[in-house]
Amino acid sequence: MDPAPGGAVSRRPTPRLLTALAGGVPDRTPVWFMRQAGRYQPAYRALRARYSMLELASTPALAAEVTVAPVRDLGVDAAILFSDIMVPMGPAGVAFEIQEGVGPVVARPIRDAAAVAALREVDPARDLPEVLEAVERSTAALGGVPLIGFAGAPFTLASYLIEGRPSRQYVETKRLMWSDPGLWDALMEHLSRVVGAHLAAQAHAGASVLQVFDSWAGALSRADYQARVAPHMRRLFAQLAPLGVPVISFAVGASHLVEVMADGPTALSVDWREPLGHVRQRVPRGMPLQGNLDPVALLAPWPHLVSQAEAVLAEGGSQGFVFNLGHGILPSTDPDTVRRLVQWVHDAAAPGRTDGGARP
Ligand code: 1CP
Repeated sequence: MDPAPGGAVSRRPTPRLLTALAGGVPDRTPVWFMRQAGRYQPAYRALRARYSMLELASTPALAAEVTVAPVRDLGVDAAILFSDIMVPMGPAGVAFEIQEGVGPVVARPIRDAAAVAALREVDPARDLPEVLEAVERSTAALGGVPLIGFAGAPFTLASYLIEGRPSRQYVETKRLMWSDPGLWDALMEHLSRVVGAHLAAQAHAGASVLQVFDSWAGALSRADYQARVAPHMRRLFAQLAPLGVPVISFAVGASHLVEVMADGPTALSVDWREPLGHVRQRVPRGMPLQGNLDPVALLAPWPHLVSQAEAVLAEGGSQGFVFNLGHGILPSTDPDTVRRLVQWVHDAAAPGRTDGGARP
């Protein structure tokens, strides 16, 4: 959102992100970025010199500060809660750490029936009060700018639990999925319950949008996604529907899954591999889309970045569209470039906007 004079955040009756996610035409194209809180920010690096990522996430005042900073510093139209998809796995009984330069590493990977049976149910109010307090504090500090709550999708979480760490081939995950479908379903059902409860609790605590990160779903064939993942996702979305908040579903490298992934969520967030105009033809009519600038474009010379952003805007259109990246901001990104891009998106006249956009 545009910072008002004096640094306060201006309020509007319906935030443009929510207008776009309702399929409408907002006054400006809403923009936020995945990983908008992170290492590319000097202030974040300064905090990380004193606290681990998980310490930041589990200290409500710090998590809220990191969450809100991009709205203040960049002028983006939404904040995303500072947390990690692995956070609810702790109370589920999974010992893990976030290793520097690696990501989540699980102490004892889950590969048999005993390990699945040992997983615990998660009651967010009891087990994750610090996350819910961070949601409450962030919502209060945002003064009407939407807060996006999130969770990992069951498949992406399962991939970390089974592989034990970030993976490229997902050998153990596929081995379990194919060799023991019953055990696979039991694990997916358990994770779906945890994720569903965690998302609902964030909405009740103040999040006005939810995003489900199925980051690594693109590793699966369409047939496997359809048979082994989609039924769990449909149940999850059905369970979230009564909350009345828009739910965005996101994956990387998942062009082959668009039709299947579009069954259930309010909106789809896609990466840069397929133009948004093509994606639109493959999802239900009017379904809002989010994306899809290549995060590497933020490292390119400004004229090239602008031409790529123009293409994204032209494909996305003015109705039911949220400008974002196709994946998270890279740590080597210059914060000034990010700020300039936000301004550029807000100033650009999106094609089809009846009022001619913001451009004089
Ligand atoms: O301090 C650090 O720099 C550690 C890096 C880091 C950060 C900043 C990790 C470890 N997690 C986070 C925060 C985080 N994670 C956020 C909030 C920040 C924001 O978006 O502004 C969010 C939404 C996530 C979600 C997340 N964690 C995803 C889904 C999004 C995506 O990138 O696809 C995934 C896959 C994870 C796992 C994870 N946690 C951390 C890393 C480095 C990774 C990825 C590891 C891998 O490549 O598999």
